[in-house]
Amino acid sequence: MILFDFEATGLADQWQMARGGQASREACESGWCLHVKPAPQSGIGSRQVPSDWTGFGKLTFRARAAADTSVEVRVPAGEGRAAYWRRVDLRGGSWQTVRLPLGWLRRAEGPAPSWSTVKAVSFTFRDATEVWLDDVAVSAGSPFLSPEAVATVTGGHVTLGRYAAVISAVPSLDASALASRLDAVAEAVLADIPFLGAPAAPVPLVVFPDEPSYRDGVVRIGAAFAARADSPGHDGHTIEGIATSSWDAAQGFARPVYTHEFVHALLTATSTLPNSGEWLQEGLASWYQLRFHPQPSFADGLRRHLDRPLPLSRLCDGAHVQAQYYGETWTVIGTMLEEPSWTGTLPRVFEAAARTGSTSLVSLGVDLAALDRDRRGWAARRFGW
Ligand SMILES: [Ca+2]
Repeated sequence: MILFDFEATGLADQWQMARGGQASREACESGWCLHVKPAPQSGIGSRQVPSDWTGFGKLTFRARAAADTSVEVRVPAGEGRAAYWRRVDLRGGSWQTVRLPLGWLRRAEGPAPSWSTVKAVSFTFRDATEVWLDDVAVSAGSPFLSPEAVATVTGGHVTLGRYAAVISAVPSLDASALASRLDAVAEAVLADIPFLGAPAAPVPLVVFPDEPSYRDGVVRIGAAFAARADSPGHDGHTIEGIATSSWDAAQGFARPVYTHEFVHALLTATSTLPNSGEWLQEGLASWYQLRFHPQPSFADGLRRHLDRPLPLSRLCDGAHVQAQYYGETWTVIGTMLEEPSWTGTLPRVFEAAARTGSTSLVSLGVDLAALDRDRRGWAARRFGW
């Protein structure tokens, strides 16, 4: 489906420049096209596109640049700044056709985007070189990354569960058993938080054969999104909704980090929650990790933490939480899932995060003194303190 071919007049009704630069319709080799003379970091955005892209798999356009350059192709989708995007390198000179599988677009920072609420297509220009664009189109398919597509980058074969997809080349990994366990995790999450809804595509967990291939694999996944990913520092990492970790024969398929990262990937697939290591993502990942992999020493460690806790105004301010405080985020999640006076708070946090990109309980105006009192009471009853 062609979205814009620039054959009809009325360009200003359909496209608008931002942050400087000029744009005009121009006669090109095959009819009319869009000629942009950008200022550095300026952009041009469309006004009207179909909002539901869940039936589309690719965004294509033709482009010509006067010199080698990079453009950011953005698909604003959802609230505020929520968008999918990808950097595209254009060679200077002749016309070229750019084909972007939607599954390999990145999620912009801030509120997470959704393919069912697309608002526009836009191009942001890095340099002041001239660019011509034509035939901006979408084609039928799915915008959700398939496990098979992930496997083309990571290696390994795909074992499908009902919700989970395990991608691995490790012969001694019982991938069916792991997929079943992750399905049970997904069922627990969806039962506790029913407004999430089921994922539109299987949620991938990649189990690399060893630590070096895991670290290298995360960088390669980043490169597939045209992004420079840092080699991960922890034993599991979720990037663009793809959970990753490595094989450890001593722990087998029931390794706790697999559950932890799978919850992050599941939340990315089923909500507009950002994945920035804040209290809600880490608290939920910890909650289900401990539920499926109980740790006998956890209660004692938590009790020591709660004697001198990180204040909730800092723990739940929406910023990144260090791993040493994950147990404290676990108490907030437990209270919000199990204490009747707090069960209405979780939907409010998800709703605010979709609007603002932040899970801050401070911004939400939650009574943190009451929450602190109640989580201590909840933990004391749970552990018989
Ligand atoms: Ca045209």
